[in-house]
Amino acid sequence: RSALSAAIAGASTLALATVSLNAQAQQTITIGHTTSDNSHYSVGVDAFAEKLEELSDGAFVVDEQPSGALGGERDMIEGLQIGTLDAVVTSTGPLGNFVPETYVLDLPFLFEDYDHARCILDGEIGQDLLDKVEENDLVSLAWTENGFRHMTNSDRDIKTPEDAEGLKIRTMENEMHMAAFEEMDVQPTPMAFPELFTALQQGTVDGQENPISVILTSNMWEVQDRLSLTGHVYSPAIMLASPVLWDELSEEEREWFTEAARAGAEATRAEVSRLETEGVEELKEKGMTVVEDIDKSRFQEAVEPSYTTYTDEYGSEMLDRIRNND
Ligand code: EAX
Repeated sequence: RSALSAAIAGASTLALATVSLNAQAQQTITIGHTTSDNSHYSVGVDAFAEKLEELSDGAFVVDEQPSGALGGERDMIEGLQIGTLDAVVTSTGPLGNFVPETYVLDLPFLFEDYDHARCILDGEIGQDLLDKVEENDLVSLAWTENGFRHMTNSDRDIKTPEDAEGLKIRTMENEMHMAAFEEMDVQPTPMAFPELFTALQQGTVDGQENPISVILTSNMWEVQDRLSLTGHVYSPAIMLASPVLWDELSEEEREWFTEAARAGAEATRAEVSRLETEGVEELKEKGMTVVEDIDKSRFQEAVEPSYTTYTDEYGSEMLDRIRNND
């Protein structure tokens, strides 16, 4: 009996020691993004957190900083490089400023649909682009998703590029997007996302363009009356980590992060797909007029010259690879 109780006492001391070791070793990972805490990104961060905690047995916990609390996407990417935050979910909007090879993904009407985009990003091309990101003082964990972008404004039912002429439209800080909007004769006004709601409210810009999930969860419907389902460009998103964090991690821990990021991306994509139809209905209920009969071929024609803008600057290799899917 005494041997048994000694064994029990020993085991519980051991258990206590393990608990306190775990508590001591627990590390909080701060992740920022610009969208709200009920967005597609947030759904992905939750799945990431759950997976990472599970794989690491609680050694890593996640502190989500949504709604641009840590700044706009460009600011946050810079933050990763200097180590002021650990990870970010960002659209590719500002990414080309750091990794020009990713600009190809921001060309209008490049991807036919979600399956096409996801297939390219999950394949060799997507992996090669993730590797390019790694060469730029950033760590790429996984491609995730923002979604096809649609235009909103309060002035007109936009069905053709001509309908949009002269409108001041906020764009992301992305050369390719700006070139495309210039071809449509709208006035592109680049701006960081956290400034957008107020800019729409105050009329600094007439409209903006974003995926359904963002329009819905960032309450754009409060300040914009009309949604045109232009789907003019697919907006990839990426989960990035700080090289400062990465340097401290073991190989095994790095694998946990990558696996958790993939789980996050999967959850985000599922939410984007869900909202692509259900979100439009919700936006109608919230009072938006939804314009569905878009003359896509007119839009496509109008933005065609932005492809030359791209190839003149960056060559056609990546574009050809995407078009041939090799
Ligand atoms: O990534 O800036 C944008 O319009 C983005 O779509 C938003 O920040 C989510």
